[in-house]
Amino acid sequence: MTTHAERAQFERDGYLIFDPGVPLTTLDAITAELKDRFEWRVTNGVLKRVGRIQDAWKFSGHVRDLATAPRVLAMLEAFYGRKPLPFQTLNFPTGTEQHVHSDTVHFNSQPAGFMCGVWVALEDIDRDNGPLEYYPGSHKLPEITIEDVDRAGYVKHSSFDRFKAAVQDVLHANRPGRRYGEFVYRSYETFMGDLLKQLGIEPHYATIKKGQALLWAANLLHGGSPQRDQRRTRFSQVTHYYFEGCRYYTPRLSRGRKLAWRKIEVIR
Ligand SMILES: O=C(O)CCC(=O)C(=O)O
Repeated sequence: MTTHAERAQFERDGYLIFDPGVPLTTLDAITAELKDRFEWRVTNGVLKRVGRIQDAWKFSGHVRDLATAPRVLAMLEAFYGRKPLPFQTLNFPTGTEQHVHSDTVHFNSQPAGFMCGVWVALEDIDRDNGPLEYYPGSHKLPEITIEDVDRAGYVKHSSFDRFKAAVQDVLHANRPGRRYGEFVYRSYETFMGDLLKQLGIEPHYATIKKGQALLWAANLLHGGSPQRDQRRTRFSQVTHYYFEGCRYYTPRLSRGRKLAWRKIEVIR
């Protein structure tokens, strides 16, 4: 099952690279099944697949098999002491280049911290096809919410055009609208990037082999690094897990103590 060294590393660094014990034929079947379902777009003069497919487990038995891989479930149960509940899958065709964030702004639980992500490489990953980037030890920082960043007045660091659009929403609708939400989220991303620089926490890159997985703790800061070679693919799947016996909510939709509780559909 899990070794003492693996537990100690996960506790210390907030991540673990491991073998999820899933046959390569399952990974290839996922890629074959999904590759023609992604959108195409010209980016930097190159026609490439883009976007993500959320919850492909609903129509793909292979995606579901990866999300519920017995070795992954056993390891998570050993680490967290509760039964893991896979509740969402995302499949990517290329690097996401997503800005650094903690999953606690998207998914959280009461008690806090009972959430994690398991990211699986469906092909070999190197520095040129946009590896996942992550910041070891950052899971021990306090959980920073978007409201914390908003209250701290960090919005002034974001672009003036976005700010104007957000203000217009407030003036016209007399309440914060979608553009305000996006504007504040961009400010959150800027804040987290600046915080990491100030703390001197350097990124690591998940240059892992096809079939390897990276587990991250809910509060570990991570994102997608730039895809240097736009012609490459970077097929990958992340599954998000909650744990049994908690209440679950969506922080981005919550206001103050009014939490946006969520019902989860467990992948089985
Ligand atoms: O796959 C990536 O590049 C980033 C994924 C990510 O940040 C996430 O799923 O939260």
